[in-house]
Amino acid sequence: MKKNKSYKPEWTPENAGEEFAVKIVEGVEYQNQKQSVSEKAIKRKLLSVDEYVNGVLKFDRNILARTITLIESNNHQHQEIAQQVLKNLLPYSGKSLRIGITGIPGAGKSTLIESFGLFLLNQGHKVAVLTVDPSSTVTKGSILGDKTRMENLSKENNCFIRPSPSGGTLGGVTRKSRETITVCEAAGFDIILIETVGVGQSEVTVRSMVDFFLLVLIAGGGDELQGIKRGIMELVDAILINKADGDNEKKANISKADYENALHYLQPATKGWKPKVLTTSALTGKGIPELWNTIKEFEKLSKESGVFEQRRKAQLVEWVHRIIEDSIIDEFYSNENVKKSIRKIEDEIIKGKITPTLAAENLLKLFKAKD
Ligand SMILES: Nc1nc2c(ncn2[C@@H]2O[C@H](COP(=O)(O)OP(=O)(O)OP(=O)(O)O)[C@@H](O)[C@H]2O)c(=O)[nH]1
Ligand SMILES: [Mg+2]
Repeated sequence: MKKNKSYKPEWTPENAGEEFAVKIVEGVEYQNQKQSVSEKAIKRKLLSVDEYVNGVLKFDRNILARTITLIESNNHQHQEIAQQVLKNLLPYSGKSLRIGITGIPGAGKSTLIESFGLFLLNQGHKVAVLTVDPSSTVTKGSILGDKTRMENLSKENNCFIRPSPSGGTLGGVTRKSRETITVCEAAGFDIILIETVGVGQSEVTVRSMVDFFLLVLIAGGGDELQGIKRGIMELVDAILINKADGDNEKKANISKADYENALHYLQPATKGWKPKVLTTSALTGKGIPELWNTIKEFEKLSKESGVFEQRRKAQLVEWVHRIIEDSIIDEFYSNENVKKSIRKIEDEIIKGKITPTLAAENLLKLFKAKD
């Protein structure tokens, strides 16, 4: 691939090189470099809490990007400032529609976001796109694919695209993503699109931060082939059979009927809403207006019934519990006593000298012991 006319998105740290360009030679590893460069970028010039807050509220894209970088930093001092900034932004947040998009790799999620995002901008909306990919530190490069696939969208002033925060646990990624949603909403984005990969725990996590959850599939793959578990189908408000173009259109309609049938037997994810199955072509834009109509209908119904508000409240409470769980787990595994003994105790379990329950009790005793 040629590096013709590459440009850098605004989340790029100031001194970053070509590895942050939108058009880029595939396979460049940049994850570690990104982290260290952005840490330096924050250190070089920390703004005051007011400067961050006012910048975000004034829709200053540069400050918006820097605020998110601050949130994503694991540095203790940055975290303290970030929390104050968030506290001030909180009253201005919450007014968006949050849409989660999941699906098998290659189903066309990013392409869909590009065409759906442009459609929404045309309707006068402001769109923020976030990705949650806890595996991105391992797989690398998936974000590069996203950036090239959302090329037109990323040039739009009323759109803001932020890749998954790098590094850390799913818990860490989740916290950062939720806080990033808060900041984007305070900046005035009224539609938040969150893309996640269709593997492991990330769907459940994204479901817990969005109002509407969409599963993107392709025709004729068969459930096993598409790696879609029944559990995921129970989380969704709509299924989209994408790539319904050319020869595929017929197959897509057959799949649509199959999934409609399958959904019929499942518990709906949102009380009072029967999950819909739609077909689209992210490439041609066919089916996009219908997707938006479905989402608007969902919003109207769930707001009228109070389910929308109830879910938002439940999500906030759940968020607090997640933070507590994560921080206790963190504290446990970084405890010196635990660190000293854990390998030995694990070894004893493997050799059958001790039961798992006893092993856990011993470790917890060590954790609670005053040194
Ligand atoms: N024919 C056709 N091809 C599509 C459509 N949508 C996406 N594609 C193609 O499918 C490939 C994968 O698209 P992506 O948008 O990257 O898929 P994704 O689901 O975001 O992939 P990951 O992020 O890697 O999981 C690309 O080559 C797209 O051009 C569509 O509606 N029709
Ligand atoms: Mg993608």
